[in-house]
Amino acid sequence: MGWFKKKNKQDQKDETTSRPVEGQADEIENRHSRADVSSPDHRDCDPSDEDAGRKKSKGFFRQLKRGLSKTRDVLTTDIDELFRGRKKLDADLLEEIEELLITSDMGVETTMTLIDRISKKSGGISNAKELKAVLKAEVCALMAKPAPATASPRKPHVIMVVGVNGVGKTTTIGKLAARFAGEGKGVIIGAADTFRAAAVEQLTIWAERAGVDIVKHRDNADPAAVAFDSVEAATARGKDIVIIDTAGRLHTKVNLMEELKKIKRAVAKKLPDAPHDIYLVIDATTGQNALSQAKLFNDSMGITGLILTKLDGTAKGGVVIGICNTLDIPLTYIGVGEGVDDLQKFDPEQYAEALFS
Ligand SMILES: Nc1nc2c(ncn2[C@@H]2O[C@H](COP(=O)(O)OP(=O)(O)O)[C@@H](O)[C@H]2O)c(=O)[nH]1
Ligand SMILES: [Mg+2]
Repeated sequence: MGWFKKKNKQDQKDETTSRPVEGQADEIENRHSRADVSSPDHRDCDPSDEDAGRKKSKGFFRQLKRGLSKTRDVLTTDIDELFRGRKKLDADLLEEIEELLITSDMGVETTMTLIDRISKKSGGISNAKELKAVLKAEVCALMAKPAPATASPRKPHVIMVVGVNGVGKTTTIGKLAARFAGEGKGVIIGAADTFRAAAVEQLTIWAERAGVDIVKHRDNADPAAVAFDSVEAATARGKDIVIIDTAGRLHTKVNLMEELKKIKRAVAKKLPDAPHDIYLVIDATTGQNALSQAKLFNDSMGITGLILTKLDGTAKGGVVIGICNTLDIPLTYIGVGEGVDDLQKFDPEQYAEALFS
């Protein structure tokens, strides 16, 4: 007997003695202090509840939906097909849904949790539309985390950006710089990826595009010295934010993590509590590898926020759900394209809506 068949039998037994919906609501309440996901039917995951502020982000929502189109096509088209000719969510169908969720790369653990929750509600699911509604609500509940405590703003606020080669660090820094500048903040970018001349050129173009200052040294300069000078320049010029670009792979035998730690120490030498944030950029197209990268970098560097890029180029958008469900590091921004505006603050409700509608 398959896992789901066993599980389903067990659940049918439980149904008579417990109230799974309420039990689950308690669990959500315990895990997430945010009131907006604590209701058992997750009404707040429905954007029809949008307030005025949210309406403004309709354009962002469309852009997000476009970016997630590959993942959404796999999830929603296949759910429609799986349900064709069927009238209820039985154990066989649950098994097929499990396979489908696995292909979106949310990970085994997260898939199991979702299947478990869906199977508890299987009595109320008789078509694809109902299944998608339940999935959307449950995915939303899995991703929602209490907002991280915001520290009192520092000036300058120093952000170090790390991650392996090619994940989108430099591009993301350009987008972030433009975003902060658009909010009226003074920004300086530090070109501490000094190992390739092209990297500094690329960042210079982004700085121009965003209309912000850049601090750079000659090729092969000491990255820690660039970082130090960037913070010094920001202090001298009264800037609000410093964003430091770093290398993802080194030509020499120098260990990447050691080099990154050196940059971190150099920044702290100039400004004792800096860097205030260390963002890890990961590429969503790498699927489950994204999770292991996050663990690795977090152990060495102490990551304060994740940025997941290239969600527009992949059918593995489920990796966001896995990351939110299994890691304690908040997902701060997501990249949905190569343009300057293609960076969005991560919003679990919006993300779930974009995946299943
Ligand atoms: N489609 C897409 N491409 C991206 C995104 N972010 C970055 N890229 C592309 O990924 C490639 C590597 O980016 P880069 O910023 O140089 O990565 P780095 O090595 O980490 O600095 C470039 O071609 C970028 O245009 C994104 O959100 N979506
Ligand atoms: Mg780069």
